[in-house]
Amino acid sequence: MITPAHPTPEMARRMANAIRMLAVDAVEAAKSGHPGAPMGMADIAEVLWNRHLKHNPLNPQWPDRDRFVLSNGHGSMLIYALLHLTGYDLPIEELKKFRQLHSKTPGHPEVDITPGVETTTGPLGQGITNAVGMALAEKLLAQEFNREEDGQRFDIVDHMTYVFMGDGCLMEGISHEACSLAGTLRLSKLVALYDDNGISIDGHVEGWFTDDTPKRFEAYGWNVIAKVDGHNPQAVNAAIEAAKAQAGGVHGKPTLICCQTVIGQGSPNKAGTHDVHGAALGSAEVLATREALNWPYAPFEIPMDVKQSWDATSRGVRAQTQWDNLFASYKALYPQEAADYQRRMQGDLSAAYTQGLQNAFAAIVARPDAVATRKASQNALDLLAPLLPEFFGGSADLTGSNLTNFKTCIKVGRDTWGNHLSYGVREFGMAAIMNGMALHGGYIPYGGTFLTFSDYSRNAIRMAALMKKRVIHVFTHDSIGLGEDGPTHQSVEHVPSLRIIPGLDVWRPADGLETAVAWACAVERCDGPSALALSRQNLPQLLSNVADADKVRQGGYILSDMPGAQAIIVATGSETSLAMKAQAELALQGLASRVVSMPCTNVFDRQTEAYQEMVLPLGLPTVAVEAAHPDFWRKYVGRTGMVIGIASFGESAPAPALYAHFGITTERVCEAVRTLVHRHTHRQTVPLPAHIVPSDN
Ligand SMILES: Cc1ncc(C[n+]2csc(CCOP(=O)(O)OP(=O)(O)O)c2C)c(N)n1
Repeated sequence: MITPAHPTPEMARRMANAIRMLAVDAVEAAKSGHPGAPMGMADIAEVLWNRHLKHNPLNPQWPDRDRFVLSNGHGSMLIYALLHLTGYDLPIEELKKFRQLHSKTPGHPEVDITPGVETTTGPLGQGITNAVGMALAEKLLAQEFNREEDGQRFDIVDHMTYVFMGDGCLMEGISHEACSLAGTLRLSKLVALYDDNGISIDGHVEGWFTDDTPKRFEAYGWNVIAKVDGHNPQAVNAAIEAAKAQAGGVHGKPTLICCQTVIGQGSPNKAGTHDVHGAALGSAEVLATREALNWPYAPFEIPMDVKQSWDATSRGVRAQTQWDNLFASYKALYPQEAADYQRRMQGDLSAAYTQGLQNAFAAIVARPDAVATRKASQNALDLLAPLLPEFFGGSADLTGSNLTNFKTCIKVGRDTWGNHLSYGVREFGMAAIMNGMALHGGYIPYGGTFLTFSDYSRNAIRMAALMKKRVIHVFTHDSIGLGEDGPTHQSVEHVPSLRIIPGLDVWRPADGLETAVAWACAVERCDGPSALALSRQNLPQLLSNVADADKVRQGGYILSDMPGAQAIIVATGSETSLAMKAQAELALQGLASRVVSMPCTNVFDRQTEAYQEMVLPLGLPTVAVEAAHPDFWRKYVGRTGMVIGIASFGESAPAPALYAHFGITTERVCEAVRTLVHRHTHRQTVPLPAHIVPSDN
């Protein structure tokens, strides 16, 4: 059965009520969840998903599908209902297990758990920002890959990005960052539908949210369609038609459709109140709602005619077949482009990258001059970028400091293709936009700011890690080593605290080769984000042999060893050369030691126990040195080791003065090693507590 493009008003109402009741029943079964938003947005959802959305429920990965983002992710039952009803692999049993362990219907939508969910949402404001990233990726890929031949267009990249969002997303500051940039970049195939219900958790929003949202978005350069009755399908349909009509045009704009809705629409006693935002209706109100909606069906039962009307599988197959045919003709004419497009959308690296990498490393080690690792990073980009057409760089208004641009990069224009974007001073926005681009596919996004401002982007970094997306953060000016700008700009706790985000690899390389290897590992990693903490100050070359790259890839390795080493000095980044100096000085004093360079503890932790034990044998006195908060290193040095770091904020002064002031010095490392070795040699055996009986062996 083919779904009518325009259902009768009665069928449209029943289709929307199917969403409402699935949300009500699932939240009731879970005894928790958010029925209000799905009930309030059900009519809008029917119009968008039933009449406009280009998707194929039987192939959620079809690359040219429209993207749909539920930015108000707490309303997750809305998308679960839509995915189930339109024919995705989300059986009704999964809806019955809403919010239960290992179900495909977690509390908030999670990408890669539920087929058809494009991004993980819940942290308000980030969904709309991901959507901006998706729309940006679409626009750039279209500019890069679409072709015209003898008047015939081959628009293999041509889809819309739709977003649902509520007051919460608009109150969050990140929505300003992202929507302002979307206006500037004229992302006209982005359509956001705003659930203007006047309610958030604390109640009616008049007390805390009185923006003139249409004017706000007009000021951003959006096409705004205000005051649409969100319960009138004709009005919503007309607005979406209007948004699409101008999409893709030379001066098209992103569209905001302000839909006036009633939260919990359909619940006779709770609609329009914050009671229905985030709690089950309760059995009496569920009954009353069933009656009010004239829905005489059992929980989770969908009548056949409604089910058939919702089924989008044959329409989806037809839409994809049309695209498959277009792609086949494109491939015949442009085989190389077609292969590149497919490779990039799958996230695979090219053969050129694999073949060229060693040469790039060789070119790096051939330059022995001392450079800051931020500069070493740019040197690596100059060599790697030509091998990685999928690279998409940028900076939050610090390009000249982060050095994220490379020789052949092209700046993104309002309507012109580029592979380097000035995001403006929008760190959080940049991070969540990069997530959206990575989710869309076709690009490996990386972006820069000062390490200290990673706090601004932190939740988006966390989301990339949760979603296992390849996004690369370039964090320069990574310590007191930046000098005079002072404590506001000097990171102390950032590297340690980033390291504990599960799934994020944090690199703090010590020289040119370590920096290039960090880039390679970040690029080759398909299952999560990476962060590169890079110095402002120059650092000497430590590795001059290309073969050392393999050691660096282990995350931590023996950089310099001495026979009969009595102690280990572990260091990262700018302090690694300091550790080397300490080793030399201690040697002069007759004390042999080992220097371990640990550019990425996260990667080191994934090595075998045997390797870790080989590098850092238990029982050998260990000193760690890093110009950052010391606590993190306890897991490597143990209680008996020593850590030389900084547990306070920095100061404004030239970098050498700060290193001296905070005692991050060769002398202090030497002193710590001597103390530990002395203690170790003269250590007392601790008497066993009386209740412990020593074993025979
Ligand atoms: C960043 C962030 N802060 C707080 C929350 C908790 N929270 C979830 S929904 C919500 C209110 C959202 O209001 P609105 O978007 O109007 O949703 P509605 O009440 O219409 O469902 C809040 C504060 C969150 N999910 N994300």
